[in-house]
Parts: sequence; structure tokens; C-alpha cells
Amino acid sequence: MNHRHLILVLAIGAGLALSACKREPTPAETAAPGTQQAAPQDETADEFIARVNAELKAMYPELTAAQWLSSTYIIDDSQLLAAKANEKFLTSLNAWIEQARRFEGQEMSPETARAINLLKLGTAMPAPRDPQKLAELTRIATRMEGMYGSGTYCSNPEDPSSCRQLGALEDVLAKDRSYEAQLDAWQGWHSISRPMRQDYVRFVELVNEGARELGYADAGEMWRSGYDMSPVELAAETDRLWGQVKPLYEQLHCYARARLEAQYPGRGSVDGLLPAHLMGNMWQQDWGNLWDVLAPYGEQQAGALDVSAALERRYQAELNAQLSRESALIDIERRVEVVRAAQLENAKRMTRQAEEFYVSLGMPKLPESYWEKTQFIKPRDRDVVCHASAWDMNMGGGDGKSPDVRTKMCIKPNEEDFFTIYHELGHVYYYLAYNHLPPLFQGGAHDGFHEAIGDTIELAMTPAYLKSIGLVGDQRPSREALVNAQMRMALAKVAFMPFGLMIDRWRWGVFDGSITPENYNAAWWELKAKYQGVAPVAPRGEEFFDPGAKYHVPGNTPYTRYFLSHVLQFQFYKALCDAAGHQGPLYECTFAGNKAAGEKFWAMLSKGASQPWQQTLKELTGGETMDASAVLEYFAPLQEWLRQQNEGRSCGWQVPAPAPAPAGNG
Ligand code: X8Z
Ligand code: ZN
Repeated sequence: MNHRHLILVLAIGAGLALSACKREPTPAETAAPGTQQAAPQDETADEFIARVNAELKAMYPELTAAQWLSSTYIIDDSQLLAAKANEKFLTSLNAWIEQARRFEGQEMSPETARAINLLKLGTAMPAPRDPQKLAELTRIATRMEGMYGSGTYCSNPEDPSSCRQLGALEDVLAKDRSYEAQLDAWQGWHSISRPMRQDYVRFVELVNEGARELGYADAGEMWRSGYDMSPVELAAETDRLWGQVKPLYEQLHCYARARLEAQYPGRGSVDGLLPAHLMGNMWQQDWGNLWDVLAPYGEQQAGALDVSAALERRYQAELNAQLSRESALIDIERRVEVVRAAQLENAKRMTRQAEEFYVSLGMPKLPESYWEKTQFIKPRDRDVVCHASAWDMNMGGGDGKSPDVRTKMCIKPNEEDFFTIYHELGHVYYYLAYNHLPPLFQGGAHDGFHEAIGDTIELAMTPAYLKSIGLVGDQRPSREALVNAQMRMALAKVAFMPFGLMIDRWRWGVFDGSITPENYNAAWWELKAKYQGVAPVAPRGEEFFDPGAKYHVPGNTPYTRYFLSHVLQFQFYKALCDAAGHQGPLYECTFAGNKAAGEKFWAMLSKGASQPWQQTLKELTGGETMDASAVLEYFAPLQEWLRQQNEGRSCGWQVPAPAPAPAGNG
């Protein structure tokens, strides 16, 4: 959620948004029937918050159940139910916020004041009070997310067998080095969001109206208000942090461009920018799939670090084992079943491996219900939202119910998905750690903290750790091996940072009106050029709606959280390495199996959103500010290597001037 809390709660956990990501709204004075009591007249602020906590927890399972269904079984009926459940929730939220006004200016405990503030920031999707508009908003939000989840590109509209969804198109970018095949996959996926454009325009009007009713200038300002500092300060913080890492990114960009130019002579860059379809990833946010093009040293020199290949081999072995138990005359239907059983078994095995890391820190095992209710692989018989998410269905249960936590993914045997499992379990362990808190405090210290938990563990997945779980072979220490290991991490983490920033630069502009619907796509590509140094190879005019091809836009999940997470996770990692007594360079540290580190981590998680994040950060790291110096410390050897590699190259890029407006309107 957005900021800390509610959203998270809901969103992450639930669903409005998905994953630890999502949103909700606000609205009317009167709750829909059955959602809540009218406010007792003589209620104190403490009693009010206790009542909201109870009502929230009581209504939560119905909301999350509807959202889970609509994300794992996309049909009109499930969408209707999800939109309705959301409507009910947002109506209640608006009513609570309205009721909270009575206490403005009154003395109250800091906890209660904090809870009221969290309530106001409770959604990334502030809804207008007008019930008609509120209902319209929930329908649009549900529809956009459904369009994303069921998005399908048919390269030949006459031939159903030519139709592919996101996962298959992503595989092309990940594995196929044909320039044309990648371009087709990239353009194909970016065709699915064209019909979202009108919905998005209306969506922006509605959430802005909701935000204004709550006293914010627009929805973007509301998003920026959830960080225990002013919205202006938060924006400045993101600029400052980006300034710290930008020189490193520019070196990585320069190196990648040179390698691409060698791989695709004459078309490896577009006037110095990286071609959007050649980066191994639909959004150019993670370049890890380009390992075959970008690895500094070959396996002879540096040893193997090919986690995807190892995971694929494991899966094949699982499949062969299952097939060997079948009759030689197995028919096609049965074979499909066996393949799916092997995929499921493999996905669970990957997840168990991730769970083991957390357990090795002294954290609990995942509840049995996690294994029963999670979606591990893409179902065959229906559309789902494959974008990974972690869910807290019931805020820890209680009243005889156990915690119901789940993840929803379409796991494939590759490194990216393997890492994403660790990421998602970070959300799940955060839920489990703060489930003891009152519902309004069940959220991250801020939303960037929620995103950083699993990623902190990813940083501890060193080559030595990967070897210990049998995914890579012997690692002989050498300069070359170090550079390769650092590059592998940089392609995931450093490449991500400008992307983590640009998405909300776009949305902040859309919400504040500086980007208008006539400029949606132009502004998008201008920001892609400015921050990432990425460009499409053919014009992307306003007939397209390229932002809608990234989950978090139709899903309305704020994105600054991921940028902040990519800074924080290095701070957390360093602190946990210290707690584990690590000596030596930061990048060599893994705290796997270290109970002292685990205890410190868990202590932070159990604080949830109950205090300002600065305090929580201080308890873990000793400092109260976000700071990218740990990123630079970690990547120091790589940065030096890149500097040498790039010597004599002219690095950097120019942002192309905006295309001239079409003539013709006088
Ligand atoms: O959306 C996610 C997670 C769920 S919160 C899978 N991430 C961002 C993305 O995929 O765009 C994780 C990293 C960035
Ligand atoms: Zn996440």
C-alpha cells in the first residue's frame, strides 16, 4: 500500500492491489450495509481506533478472498465480486476517515495519532465520496488489472496457435537473441495496453478527486505523504539518492551498450540509447537475462554462475523421474498432466529452498496452509494475474483461525523467478512478524521497507551460498570470478534503479496535470530516455499506451517503494552482516544460517508500522536516513573494473528532443 499501511495491509496482502502492492480508496459518510457501526457519539480517540481496528480486521477476509479470486480466476463474475468488495471497503475507509475528523486538534497518545494518520493514508486509490463515482472507480481498477492479466498477443490474428501471453513473450526476450523475434515479442506485449488508455484517463480524474477531498493537491502528493516527512522532502530524497548511484549506472550503461553494439552491429543502440527490446526484459528493469551477452568473463576464466541452467536441469530431472514411472505408451493428455506435476513439484522445491534460508535465520516455517493455498504455477484452464504477489488474507487470524498467508506466482525454473520467490517470502515473513500488532500497524515501516526484506536476503545469496544449495559448482576465488559475481548482481540491482524512479516520475506528472493524456506516451519515453537511457526502435505515438504494459500502472501500485528498497536493502544487508560478525569486504558476506542476524531482522519486522521508519532504521543500522553509500561500497570493485573497460569510450547519452507535434490544427 502505499504508505505504510493500510494499503499494505490491504493491498499487499490483499488485494486491491496485489502483492505487496496495491491500493484502495475512500469515500462516503455512510458505510454500505453490514460493514460497520455508526460512530458512537461519546467515543474517545483511543476507542475510535480500537473500533476501526476491529472492523477492519472483521471485513478484511471477505475483501481479500474476492481479490484473490479475481486475480487467480479472471472472469466477469469474479471481477464483479472484487469490485463490489472493494467498493464496500473503500466506502468504509472514507467513513472512518470522516469520523476521525472529530478528533482533530485533541490531545491523544502518539500511537493513536499515528494510527489516525495511517488511516488517512490508507489507500493508494483514494476514492471520491460520491458513491456512483466510487463504484465507477472500483470497476475501472478491476477491469484494468484484468486486462493486464489476460493480455494476449496473436502474431497472426487468424491463427489461435500464434497467441501468446506475457510469460511466453518474456521468454523470447530472455532467451532468443534474434533481433526480429525480440522486437515482435516486445511490440506484441505493448499492443495489449492500448485499450486501457481511456480507462486510465478516467481513473486519474477519479483518484485525484478522492485525494482532493482528503486535502491533498492530487493523488501523487498523497502517495508522497506516507514517509514521515513532507511530500516535497520525499521527492528531494529520491533525487539525492539517485544522484549517489547515477555515476555507477552510467558506467554500466556504457559497458552494456558497447557489448550490444558488438552483438548487433549497426543496431545495438539508438543514438546512444539502449534499444528497449534488446535488454532481456520487457521493461528493461533487470538485465540479468542478458548474461550471455554481458558476462565479463567466460566460464573457463571465472567459473560457472549459471543458476537458470541449473534450475532447468533440476526441472528436467524431475520430469524424467516422473515420466519413468509412466507406461511407455503414455498418451498426450497424460503427458501434459505429468509435465504439470513436474512443474509444480519443481516450483515447490524452489520455494522450499527459499523458506529454508529464512528458517536458517531462526524464523518460523511457513504455515501448512501456505503450501495448500498458494498459486505456484500458471493454471492451464483460465487467465490469472501472473505478476508475483504476497498475500495476508486475514491479518494473522485470531478467534480460532490461523494466519492465512500465500503467494501467487507463475514460477518457471529460472534465476529471475528463483530470486522473486525470496522477494515474495520477504513480504510473507513481514506479515507473520507483525501479525501480532493492531491492524492499522500491520504494514511496513514504509512501503520501501516491505519491498526490501526479501531483496536483502537476495544480496546474501552469494556464489558461496548458491554452491551450498547445489546450484553452482566450485567457486575458485579470482579477480575474474569476483567481477562476474558483481556483474550478476549489478544487472539486477543497479540496472533497476532508474526504472524504479521513472515510473512514478511519470505518474506524479500525470496526477499533477503536467503530463496530459495527449502526451502520455511521449512523456513516458522521454522519462525512459532521461533516467534509463533506453529508447524504442520505432516510434511509439499516442495511439499506444505503453505505461499500461507494466503491471503497476493498471494495478495502481506506487513504484517509488522499489527505488527506495534498492537503496535500503544494501543498508539492511550491511547491518545484518555486521550483526553476523562478518569481516572483510561487504560483497563477500552471507548471513545465511546466522541467528544473531536473524534476530535483528525479525525485531525490525515485528515493529511493523508502529513507529516512524527513521526509528526502525536506527534500531537496525544505527542511522536514520536512507543512504546509497552501502550500494557504492558493495559495487566498488565492479565500478573500478567498468571504469577501465569504458576508458576511451564516450559514455552517456542525449535525451532526444520531443517529436514535433502533428501539424494540422491551425
Ligand atoms: O512487483 C514486484 C514484486 C511484487 S511486489 C514481484 N517487483 C517490482 C517489479 O516486478 O516491477 C519486485 C521488483 C520490482
Ligand atoms: Zn514486492
